[in-house]
Amino acid sequence: MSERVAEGPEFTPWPPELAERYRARGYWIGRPLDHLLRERARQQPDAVALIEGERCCRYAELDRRADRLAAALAGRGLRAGDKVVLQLPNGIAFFELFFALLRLGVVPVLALPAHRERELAAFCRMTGARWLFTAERHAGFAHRELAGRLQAAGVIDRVVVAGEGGPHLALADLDAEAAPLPPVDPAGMAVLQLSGGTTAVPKLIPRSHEDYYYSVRASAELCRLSTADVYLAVLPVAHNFPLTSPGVLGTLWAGGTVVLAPDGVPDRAFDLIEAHGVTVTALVPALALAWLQARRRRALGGRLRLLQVGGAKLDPDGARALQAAFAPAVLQQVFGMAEGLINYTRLDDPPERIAACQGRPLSADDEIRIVDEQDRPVPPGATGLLLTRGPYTIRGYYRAAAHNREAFTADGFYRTGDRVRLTPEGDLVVEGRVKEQINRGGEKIAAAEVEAALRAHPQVFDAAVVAQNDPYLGERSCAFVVPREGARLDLGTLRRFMLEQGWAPYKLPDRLVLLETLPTTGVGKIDKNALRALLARGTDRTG
Ligand code: OOB
Repeated sequence: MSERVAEGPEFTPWPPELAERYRARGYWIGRPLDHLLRERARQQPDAVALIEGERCCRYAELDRRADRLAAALAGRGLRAGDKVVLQLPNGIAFFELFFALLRLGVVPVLALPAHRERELAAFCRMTGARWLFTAERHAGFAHRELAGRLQAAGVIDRVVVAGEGGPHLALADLDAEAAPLPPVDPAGMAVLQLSGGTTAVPKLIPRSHEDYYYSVRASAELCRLSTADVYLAVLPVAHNFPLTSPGVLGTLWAGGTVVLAPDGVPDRAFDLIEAHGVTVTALVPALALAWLQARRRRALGGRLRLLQVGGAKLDPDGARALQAAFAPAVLQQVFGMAEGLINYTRLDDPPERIAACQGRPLSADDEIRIVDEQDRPVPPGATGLLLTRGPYTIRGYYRAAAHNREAFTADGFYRTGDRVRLTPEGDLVVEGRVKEQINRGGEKIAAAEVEAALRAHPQVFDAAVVAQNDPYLGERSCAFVVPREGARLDLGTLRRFMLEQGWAPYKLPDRLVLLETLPTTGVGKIDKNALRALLARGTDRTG
């Protein structure tokens, strides 16, 4: 597998005949994504768009602020086609910038607040981004200082801080008379999303204005969002699920109100649900189970009508328990991916159907194939690998030509790496995964990336990382490490090493097993199945 950086096109378009079909069917409407805000600001300028703590921002205000910010950024040299890194926690600042950048045609890499030097530097290297938009502090971490280090190291030129800027530009100081901007191409890139990844070098996902806009509209319609809805965002809004499925953007498109919370701590979230009349929210299964515990010890008033759970597998028993605890709210399972395809259970599906599957595709033009290792269709109902293409699923990763030849079929289907089966009713059930990834409570970790990080330790000879089942997170990461002769290694040492090397904390291994050699397959590749079997048997030496 090639790990060369930055080769191949930024964006792989859909074939003309499919693009034509998606336009003819009204999926792609030839508008840039920020159009959703423009329209709502015109229709209902005084309605509240965003709430963050005590602050609230009306549609007209958000629209005006985005225009003025765009003008200020243009004045400082940002131009259509430029890439920047946007790393902000849930807050109004995120969306001021998001819409300003969309209007400029500047493409943000949507970094997660958990990302550190390593990830941010990789995004810059891959895209040529020279600007970083970040927070002063968040969740106890000094993002502004990190930005200063990246600047001193020459990784970035410009830092914009939401909060006290210190030596850097403060977001609040970026303000200029709104000026007309050149039109943005709706077929062009709107954002770069992050792939959960399977490779040592992360892959970026170019989403076009019109494909992203379609998935937002269709998702909002499927969830019947309206001006009466209040969406609570507790997952990091850079992620595709709370951003677009239907998430914050779907709620704004529908003219509702979004409440932005810094995290999903149950008591705080429950207070927000009651105080703001929240109707819809989205959780990963690990968080949903924490909410379930909390719900058993406290009442929950308010008007929650839709509880979405996705990002990792929710088992049927957990689903039934959530249905009972949060009734009359409807549970919705969401099986999506930043590359595109989103599957939803429908609001009026019977509760048992909702509990037993991960939904079905959003669009009538989402094409699904379930195949064996040779790309041959499996018999109906059998488990196989999920391939998909459609009006909002990418045709290629950003500048990754070699990887794209493996990640997509010749006729443009994306290889999701998920093992699924189709029920007679047409629902998908996720049965597992073939991609070398750990899904740690919805946070995706590429095994290869962590292996490379561990091998960089002077006392590590070799390393392999696999997922281990975890009752709370679903999965956690286990590192099998072969130490060099005479080395003494423990989990704490390796975790500290990765932190010092600037990796996101969620990527640190949860568990370490020391081995003298790694098992290999007949062709000499590391035998991860043997490692998983070792974990299942519990015959390892360390705990
Ligand atoms: C969402 O997006 P990503 O890009 O962080 O992760 C995608 C992968 C899927 O390929 C699958 O392996 C896993 O996450 N996944 C699920 C799941 N939802 C996602 N596995 C089992 N059950 C589910 N319900 O995670 C994402 C994007 C948009 C909406 C929702 C989730």
